[in-house]
Parts: sequence; C-alpha cells; structure tokens
Amino acid sequence: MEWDEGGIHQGLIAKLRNSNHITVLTGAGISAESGVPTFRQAQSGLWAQYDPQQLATPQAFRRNPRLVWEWYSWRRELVNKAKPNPGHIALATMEQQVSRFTLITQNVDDLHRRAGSQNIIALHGDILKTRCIDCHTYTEDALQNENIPPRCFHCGGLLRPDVVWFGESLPTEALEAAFTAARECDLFLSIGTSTLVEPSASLPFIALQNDIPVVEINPEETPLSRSATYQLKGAAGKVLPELVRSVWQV
Ligand code: BJW
Ligand code: ZN
Repeated sequence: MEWDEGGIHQGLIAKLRNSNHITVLTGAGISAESGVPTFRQAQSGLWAQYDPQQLATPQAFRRNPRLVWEWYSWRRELVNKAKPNPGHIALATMEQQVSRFTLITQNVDDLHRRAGSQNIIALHGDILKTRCIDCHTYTEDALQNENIPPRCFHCGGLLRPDVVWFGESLPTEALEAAFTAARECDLFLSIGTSTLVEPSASLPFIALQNDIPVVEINPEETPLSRSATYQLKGAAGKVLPELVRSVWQV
C-alpha cells in the first residue's frame, strides 16, 4: 500500500485509532531533517573520505583510537546543535494518544527524549555518554580532558563513546524488551531505517510473523518495503505530523 498525495489510507487511519499498543522502530532517517547525517549517506567535509561502517567497530578503535574519537567528537557536536524535528515531536504526541506505546530507537542522538517521548528503548546506546574500556566507569567530564582520546580518571584506560559498535552485543534487557514489544503490539511502525543492521532489522519481520500490520515510513525502498502492510514513501518530518493529525486531530 503506497502513500499517495490524496492522503492516508482509511484502513490505516482506523487501525491506528483502534490500536491499544503501538510499537515504533526508528533509525537515522528520522533525525536527517534535524541535520544529523544518516549512517549510509555520504559524510560531509573532512569525514567524507571515511566509511562509517569502518569507523564504528572495536577494531577501528584499537587500530586508531584518535581517529575514531575525533569522528565521534565531530558527530557529538552535530547532535548537540540539533533540535528535534516535527517527526520526533509527532511521535511524542502519538504516545499521549494511545494506552501503550513503545519507541525502539537505533539512534544515539537523544532527540526522541528531547522531543518528549517517554517509553524509549535505546538499542545502540548514547553518543553523549562516555565510558572506560577497562573499568567500564562512566565519565561526565571526559570532554575537558586534554588527551585524545581522553583517559579514565580511575584507571587510566581509554575512554570510548557509550554506543554499540559492529560485532558488539546490544544491551540484553533492552533487546528482549524490543522483541517483546514487536511481538505484542497491535501495529508496528518502521521509520527512517535502512533495515540492514541486525538484530534491529528483524523486529518488523517478527511483527509480521505475528500477523501484526507493519507501516514503513521512508522515502527510499528497503528490504522491508515489499513485505510492509503499508508503505508511506516520504520524509518522516512530513508524513508523521500528517498521520497524527488525520488520526487524532491533534
Ligand atoms: C529517511 C529520511 C527522512 C533518510 N525520513 N527516512 C545477521 C546477519 C548478518 C550480519 C549480522 C547478523 N547479526 C549480526 C550481524 C553483524 C552486524 C550487522 O547487522 N551487519 C550488517 C551490516 C549486515 N550487526 C552487529 O554487529 C550488531 N551486533 C550483534 O548482532 O551482536 C551479535 C553478533 C555479532 C557479530 C556477528 C553475529 C552476531 C551490532 C550492530 C550495531 C550497529 N551500530 C551502529 C553504530 C552505532 C554508533 C554510532 O552511531 O556510531 O548503529 S551502525 C549504524 O547502523 C548505527 C545505526 O543505528 C544502524 C542502523 O542504521 P539506520 O538507522 O538504519 O541508518 P541508515 O543510514 O542505514 O538508513 C537511514 C534510512 O533513513 C535510509 O533508509 C533512508 O532512506 C532513510 N531516510 N531521510 C525518513 N527524512
Ligand atoms: Zn577506567
């Protein structure tokens, strides 16, 4: 089912209105309109020559901790400057309209929380937090440290961003809660994600296997598009506010 300019499919509007539990999965696409580059889009300026998939790994950090740290410093600055966009805000509004709402995000930018969303499962960590690779202590003032990367005040170990890199495990409890929310909802929305990175990419398929309708919001095709019950082909910052307005008149 395609998104057409004439508006949103009546069946989808009814489904949203009658859902007691909505589960949403978001990816980098929802923050694109806040000026945070997506993972698979070309990086700008100095970082254009690097492939994010080669930098977001424990191997890259071991090989060149300074390079990886500086990439995260650049991205942290973008995130600090960014503001939630109408897509983030529409999801926070949606949460207030339904009795149960679970927002699973792969994003590390904290923009959902800043938009007012409450029940958030962050699968890939938080770019604004820093922890020691040796003693695992979280450090607040890492950014004032003169070394690059800064070192842990307790044990002198290297500090790293508190995110999940390729080859690392996702936080167990969060992942279990995400799979449960995908299995137990009435409607699943997959928004702004390329549906390539596992295990998150399995979540909409788990919903489908449980006969739960899945809505995809993305301007591009993904491996989910053909299977999605409804495909709303557009930018999250445009589609989501319109969806929320059509369903709940807010
Ligand atoms: C818009 C838009 C607008 C644009 N509106 N939309 C099974 C099979 C094969 C491989 C594996 C497997 N299980 C595990 C793996 C290995 C690996 C993996 O999945 N690799 C794939 C690439 C094949 N997974 C892992 O390593 C995971 N760990 C794990 O599973 O542990 C156990 C294990 C390990 C090893 C082997 C087997 C088991 C960990 C994954 C961690 C991912 N971490 C990152 C970095 C986080 C920190 C950071 O930010 O630096 O997370 S990678 C990166 O990808 C980031 C993202 O959260 C994640 C997903 O990307 P996302 O959000 O989908 O962004 P994009 O850029 O890909 O897409 C943006 C989309 O938005 C596009 O579709 C646009 O069209 C769209 N868009 N504008 C709406 N305005
Ligand atoms: Zn330490």
